[in-house]
Amino acid sequence: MVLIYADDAGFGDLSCYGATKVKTPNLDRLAAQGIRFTDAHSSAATCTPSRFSLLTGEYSFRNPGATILPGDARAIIEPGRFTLASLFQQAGYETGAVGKWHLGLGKGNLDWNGPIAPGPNEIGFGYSFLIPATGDRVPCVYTENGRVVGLDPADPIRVDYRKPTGPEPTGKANPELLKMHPSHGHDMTIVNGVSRIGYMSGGKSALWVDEDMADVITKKATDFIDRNAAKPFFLYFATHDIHVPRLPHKRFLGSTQCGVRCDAMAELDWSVGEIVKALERHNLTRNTIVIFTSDNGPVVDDGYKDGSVENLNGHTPHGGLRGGKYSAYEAGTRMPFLVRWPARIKAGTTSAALISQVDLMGSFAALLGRPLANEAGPDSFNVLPALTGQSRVGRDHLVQQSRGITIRKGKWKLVPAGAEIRAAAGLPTLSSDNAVELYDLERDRGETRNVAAAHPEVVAELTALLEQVKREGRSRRG
Ligand code: NG6
Ligand code: CA
Repeated sequence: MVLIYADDAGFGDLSCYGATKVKTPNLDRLAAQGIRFTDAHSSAATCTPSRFSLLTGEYSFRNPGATILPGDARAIIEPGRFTLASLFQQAGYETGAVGKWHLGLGKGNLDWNGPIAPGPNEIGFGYSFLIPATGDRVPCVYTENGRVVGLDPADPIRVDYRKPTGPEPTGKANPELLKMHPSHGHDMTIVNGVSRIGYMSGGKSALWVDEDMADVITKKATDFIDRNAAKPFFLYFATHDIHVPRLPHKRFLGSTQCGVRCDAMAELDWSVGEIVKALERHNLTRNTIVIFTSDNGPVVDDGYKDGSVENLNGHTPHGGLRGGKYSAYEAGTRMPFLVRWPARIKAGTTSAALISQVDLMGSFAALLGRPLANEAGPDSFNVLPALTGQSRVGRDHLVQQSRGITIRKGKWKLVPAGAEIRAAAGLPTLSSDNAVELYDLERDRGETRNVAAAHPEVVAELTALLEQVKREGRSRRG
């Protein structure tokens, strides 16, 4: 099984979801050969919480520590916890995590110059090659199985998120050294001509080159497939594209009609093609499940002046949904979601089933014939029949996290009252902030008409259901 987890790719960013200014032929081929979902969700509208849920099968709102983490954060999934990776590992699979992590590493106050643990290797991944946090956060180095790659011990790494670690130039003091300027934040240590969030010193020989990042991690992912082709394996391949800083390799620059954000999308599509080719090389196409999805909705300016806003050229990253990254509305969590499995899934299927990434644990537990222990994956449902297209029905309801939490049930979406949720959606505070919002997504996909007043019984039902999911600490029974 290969799970390709993109970063910040929105519902409208793939040509198989309607994009026209950027072409994603490799992703489109996955869709044509498998099943394409139109109501599949990440757990949250930001990265860390979504990744936490994907791996643990637990809604991230239950874990107050699962917020966007700094690059020096401690590991938030405790060692030994049952995860999607340990499910596969216990079933005899080789397991690997390659790419963006952003779930914390170590126990706090991490020394990047020694062994880095706990991390993925302590929660079920036999192999790991990581971007520790995000491309825009220090340290700008890769780790492989708990060691910084290419580190010269004579030039140790120091990382701090509060104060400078040394005399290195920063975006704030030395903007003349930048090849890309921040639009907000991102004005601390400069690495590769880009100022980051956080300060770091040392580790010169280990610093990544952003323009080569997709090449580097894609190669590590295909190497993993090459090494393990003769065995069952689970590869979690978390791409950096299309998160900021968007610095795709020059061969992708200008390859689309909607600026560098779309060029990064083309690079992502290339990475997907390389994975597909690796499977073909080993004759593994028919019986290897490939899933493609993304961690949160789209954002155009996420803190760097990279021309994405100016060059959008009519491209709609949200694909007609309301909101985007950070938002309580649908584009925050409704994701592109493709599953290809020629042995079991009929080619060219589309499904409107409501499913969530938090369900992967429960679904693969069912597929592997390894029932979940009661405490494992408390919010992870078995939606395998929907994933394979045998059933049109997914989950009954779904909780979505932004700064607050919202709930979906069937065609209804409830956004509880609260200024916080509006703020997270990038909307101004209103006098009506105490008003609950209800949308009928069947009639009003873009969430433009609040029909709460007309359906008090639905508001009451969904409010009670949301309270119950919160109160009970779990939503999976049996
Ligand atoms: C925000 C950053 C944004 C991005 C995001 C995390 C600023 C102003 N904004 O705080 O650039 O890094 O965190 O994105 O610093 S995520 O996809 O990993 O959740
Ligand atoms: Ca993200």
